[in-house]
Parts: sequence; C-alpha cells; structure tokens
Amino acid sequence: MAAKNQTSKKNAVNSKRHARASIGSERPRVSASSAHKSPLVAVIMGSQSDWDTMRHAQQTLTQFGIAHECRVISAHRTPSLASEFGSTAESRGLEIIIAAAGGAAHLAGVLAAHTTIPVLGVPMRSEALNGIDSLLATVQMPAGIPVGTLAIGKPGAINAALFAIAILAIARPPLRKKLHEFRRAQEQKIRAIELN
Ligand code: RP5
Repeated sequence: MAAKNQTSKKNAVNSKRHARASIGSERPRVSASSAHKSPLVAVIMGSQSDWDTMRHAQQTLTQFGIAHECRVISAHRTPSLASEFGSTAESRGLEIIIAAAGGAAHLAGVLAAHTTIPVLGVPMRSEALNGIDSLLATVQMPAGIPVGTLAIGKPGAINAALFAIAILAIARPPLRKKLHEFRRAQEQKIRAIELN
C-alpha cells in the first residue's frame, strides 16, 4: 500500500514536471545576459493556444536581453492562481506584466486588479469575432484599474514587449541606448528599400 502511494506521488510529481517542461520546451531560450537574473517582465497568457502569438513578445524581450518569464494562467480556469500571481508580482521583483487573452478577455484586468505595476494587455485574435471581442474586453477597463492595451495579435505582442522595454528604459540608460539603436536600424531598413 505504502509502495503504491509512493508510486502515485512520483507520478504526480513527474506529470507536474512534464506540464512545466511542455511549455518550457516550446519557449525560445532567455538570452545569456538575462538568464541568471530574476524576471522583470512576465508574459502571461490565458491558454497554451495563445503561445504562437505571444512567442513574438518573448522573442522581442530576449532580443533586448530582458529577464522575463512566460506562463499560462487563466482568469476563469485558474482564478486563484491569477489572483496569487497578481498579488505577489511586485514583491517578486516584476516591474511589468504583459497579459494576453482572447474572447471575454478579462485576464489583463484581473491581474491589474491585484497589482499596481503596469499591466499591458494583448487581445488575441478569436475565432468567433476575429479579436474584436478580445480587444473590447481588454481595452474597456472602467476607471480606476488601468490596462494599457495594444493591437490585436502579433503586432500587439511585439509592441507590448517594446512598450515594456520603453518603460524599463526610463531608468536604465544602457537599455535606452539599445532602444535608440533598434529604432535607427528599423529606419535604415525602410530607407534602404528600392522599388522596381
Ligand atoms: C482565452 O480563451 C485564451 O486566452 C484563448 O485566447 C481563448 C481560447 O482558449 P483555448 O480554448 O484555446 O484554451 O481564455
């Protein structure tokens, strides 16, 4: 009986590990300069199905060497986890949360309700209404609890990361320099376009 209990405990631990590994293995690596630091930015999404879009936020943060973490937390399927994550975000050293959700997208608002650090919302493109539902649910926060809302889908994911970087750069001159360089490179690319 005791051996049976031990085996089922082991299985539970392994399946938890597996769950963590399955989202971890899809993640592009955190850049070397940020790998050892505790995360400044959290990229939270309501479902694993949001990851294909939100990996663009992750890639942008990695490109700038920003220590970050990516997690699936659902406002309605894991409400106590959402509340715990929001409530402890600041004390764990997070400075910004990026929250992505689709449909009746209340994740960003729920996280923002539990913290005073900036929350940036990214509305996911939805099957039923093409993301208009997600956009309105994320952007239309009643006065008192702000959510800075970006565009629907991939552009919003990238811009949420760039906005987070711009906020962090206010007090970090080396990061500000990187952001200027990024803008310069982007400008050069457009200026160099020749149409036949
Ligand atoms: C939201 O519902 C998620 O953020 C996702 O965008 C949407 C669909 O979720 P799944 O049914 O794919 O898990 O909670």
